[in-house]
Amino acid sequence: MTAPILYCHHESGHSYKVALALRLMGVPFEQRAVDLNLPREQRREDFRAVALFGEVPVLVDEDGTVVCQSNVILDHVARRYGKLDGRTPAARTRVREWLAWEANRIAMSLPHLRFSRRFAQADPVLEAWWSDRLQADLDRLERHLREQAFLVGEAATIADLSCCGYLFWADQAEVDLAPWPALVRWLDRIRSLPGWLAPYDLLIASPPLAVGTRT
Ligand SMILES: N[C@@H](CCC(=O)N[C@@H](CS)C(=O)NCC(=O)O)C(=O)O
Repeated sequence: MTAPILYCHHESGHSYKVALALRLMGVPFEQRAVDLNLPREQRREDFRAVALFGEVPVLVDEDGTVVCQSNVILDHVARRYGKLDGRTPAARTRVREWLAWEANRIAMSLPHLRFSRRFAQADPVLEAWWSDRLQADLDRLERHLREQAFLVGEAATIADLSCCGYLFWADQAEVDLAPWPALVRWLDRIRSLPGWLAPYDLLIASPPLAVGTRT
């Protein structure tokens, strides 16, 4: 059996969520960087063979099972390795509620806002929309995290990893997190987990995004 393979890019917070989960679970894995500057049909052949949607991340696990979409990969590895998941069936359901929420909320605001502010400026109307959505999302997290240390239960789960991934790049989106102190403390708790690494320290170097590349 070979180690799981993670197709990824070092500017991809979706890749980071998965890489961080595997690292915190203590699962050794191989990273393969994908050049996102290339049109999808020209990306590395081994990636094209497994990437149903043409996007990173994609995980190929030890027995060759291919999983796409970051939050589905998180669900897959939590079940496969029995780690970073809710302790009861009810808690595992709560965890997956957060995964679904993240996909439609954080993932729809912060990555786009960051990309616009760091790599390729989008229409200001779009920026304002992402920014408004993000404020609401941070408020939602803040209210929850005032009551508890992690999103579900007493310990970190894949719900936390999903929701926090892009927040370690809040500065790149020019978002100051100071108005959300419970959220800042939660990020500090995640930083303190044994094995935690920041995105650029965890993800292998990848071809830099060229001007005009959209992700
Ligand atoms: N919903 C997907 C989003 C993945 C995604 O947006 N991937 C970006 C990088 S962060 C990508 O591969 N962009 C290049 C492309 O779409 O061609 C997930 O959660 O995995």
